[in-house]
Amino acid sequence: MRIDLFSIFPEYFAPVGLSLLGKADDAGLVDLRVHDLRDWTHDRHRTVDDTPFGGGAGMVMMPSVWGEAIDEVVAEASASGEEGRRVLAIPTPSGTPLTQRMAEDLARCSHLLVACGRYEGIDQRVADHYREAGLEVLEYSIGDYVLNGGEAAALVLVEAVTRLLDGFMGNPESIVEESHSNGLLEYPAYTKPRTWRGLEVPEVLLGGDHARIARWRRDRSLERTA
Ligand code: JDQ
Repeated sequence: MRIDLFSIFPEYFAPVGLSLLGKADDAGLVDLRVHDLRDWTHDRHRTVDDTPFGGGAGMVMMPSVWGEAIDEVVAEASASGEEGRRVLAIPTPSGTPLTQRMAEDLARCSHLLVACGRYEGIDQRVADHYREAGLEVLEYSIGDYVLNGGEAAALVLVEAVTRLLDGFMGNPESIVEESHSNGLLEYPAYTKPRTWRGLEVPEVLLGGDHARIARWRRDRSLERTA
């Protein structure tokens, strides 16, 4: 999967080079590229924002810069043989709340572009234009709280999607077990030592009765879900 991240703070994405995602990158599962949006400005001050029509506080990111950036990267990806589903994801506090189902769907696309806004966000015509042009455009939120920009929400999306890619983890079974999830929350997990600060591991997990363990875990899952 190819992922292009656009931001006026490209340094924000340094951590993707470190974590597990870095390994997905190394393994050739992900071709992740970070772009400085200001590379597509033309003025001396590398301006990306302007005052809002209709008045009000704050600044809005200009569609012209975004248009040039996205057009160039889409054209380059097409020229280099990139085919399949292409999705433009735009983090915004007013977008569709991101779900595991959406992450699973995005894991099946071949090219993901993430446009990280700042200030009061990106001129609405950017989403509208690319939707009209036939790109899948996903305006999404990562929760009902307000961030200063889209970068943290982009990191969340990239991590949720890339961990689902085939061959991402050393152990493909663990992802299968999770993704065939029944809609229930996880049961609680325990490891050594058996006693920690006076707290015991549930006795059922220490015996070898696998049917009883499975029943206990399902009960705890149901309890948490309720
Ligand atoms: C941007 C902003 C509008 C503050 C600018 C770009 N779940 C979630 N919370 N916040 C965001 C996503 C988010 C995403 C992109 C963003 C916030 N801002 C700041 C924009 C109103 C208030």
